[in-house]
Amino acid sequence: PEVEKVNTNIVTLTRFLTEEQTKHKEATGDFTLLCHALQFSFKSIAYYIRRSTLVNLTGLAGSANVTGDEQKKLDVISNDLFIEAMRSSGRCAMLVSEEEEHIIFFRGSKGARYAIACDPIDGSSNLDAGVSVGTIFAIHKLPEGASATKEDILKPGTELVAAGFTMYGASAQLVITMKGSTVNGFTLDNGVGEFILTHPDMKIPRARTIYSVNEGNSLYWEDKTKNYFNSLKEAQPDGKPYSARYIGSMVSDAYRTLLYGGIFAYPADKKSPKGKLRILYECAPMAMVFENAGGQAVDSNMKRMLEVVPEHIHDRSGIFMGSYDEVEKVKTFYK
Ligand code: AHM
Ligand code: MG
Repeated sequence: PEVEKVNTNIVTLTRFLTEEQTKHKEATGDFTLLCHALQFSFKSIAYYIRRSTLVNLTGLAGSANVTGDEQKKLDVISNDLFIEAMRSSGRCAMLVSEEEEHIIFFRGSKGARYAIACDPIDGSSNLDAGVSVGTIFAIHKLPEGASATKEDILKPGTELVAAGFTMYGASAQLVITMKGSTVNGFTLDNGVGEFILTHPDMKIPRARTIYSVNEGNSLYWEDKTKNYFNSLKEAQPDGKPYSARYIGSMVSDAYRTLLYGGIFAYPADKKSPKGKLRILYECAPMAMVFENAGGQAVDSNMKRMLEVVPEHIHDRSGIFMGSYDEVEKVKTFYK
C-alpha cells in the first residue's frame, strides 16, 4: 500500500526564530525568548476564545477600559495572560496595553531591553458571535543601559524591531515581521501545539478591487473621503465596481487584505477627528507588516503611518492601508 506523503521537515516558529537568530552575530537570544513568551500567550488566548461559549466566558466583565470601551471577560483574561507572559519572560522592560491606562514597568526584569505595545483582543465586539478577532503586538528595543521610561515607547513605527498579529479564526494565524525583513505567516497546529510556517515571505497583491471600511460612518466623512469611496462604486476599467468586505475586526480585515489585496481604512471623520484606531498597538504594527509585504499605510493626512509619532500612549490616528496601488489611488483624492 502507498504510504501517505507527510512533510517531516517542518518549520515551526521556534525553528524559524532560531534560524533567524543565527543570522545576527550580535544576537543574544533575548528576542527569541521574548517571542517564545509571545507565542505562549497567543496559544492560550486562542484556547480560551475557542472554549468561551462552553465555560461562561462570553459577555461583559462589567468594567470599561481607559478608552471607554466596555470590557469583555475575554478582554480581561487575555490582557492578564499577555501581561504575565511578558513579565515572566524576563526580557520585557515595559508594556503598553489597550486595556491598561498606564504603562506597566517590569522593574524586576533586570537588563530587559524590550518594550511592547499590544492590543490583547482587537475586535472584541465580535467575540460573542464567534467571529474572528486577534492580538496585535509591536516590539521596540531600548538603547543599551536605558532604564525604561515613557519616551522609550512614544516612538514612530520606523523604530520598531518587530511587529505582527495573531488572528483567531478557523485556525490561529500568526503573522510576524522584523525590521528590514520579510513577512512570514504561521498556522497553529493544535495537534502538536506549534505555530508552523505556512505563509513564507508574504507579499500583498499590487492592486485589488476590494474595499474595507465602516460605511455607516459616511455621514461623518469629509468630502474627500466620500468622493474616494464613491469612486470605488463606479465601473472600473474592467467594467465592474469594487467589492465591499468589512468584518469589524481590524486583524481579520487586515489579514484578508494582506492575502487578497485591496484597501482597509478607518479614516478620521467629524465624529472621530483623530480616527478610531490607536497608533502604538493598532496602526504602527499593521503599517510595518503592510510595508514589509510590499504594501503601504498612511494616515488621514496621507503621511506615512510609520512616521507618525504619538504624544500619548493611547493616541489615535486615521489609517488607510493595503495594496501599493490602492493606497496610491487614495492619495490622488486627498492631495
Ligand atoms: P477594539 O480594539 O476596541 O476592539 O476596537 C478596534 C476595532 C477594530 O478591530 C476594528 O477595525 C474597528 O474597531 C471597528 O470599529 P467600528 O465598529 O467603529 O467599525
Ligand atoms: Mg482592542
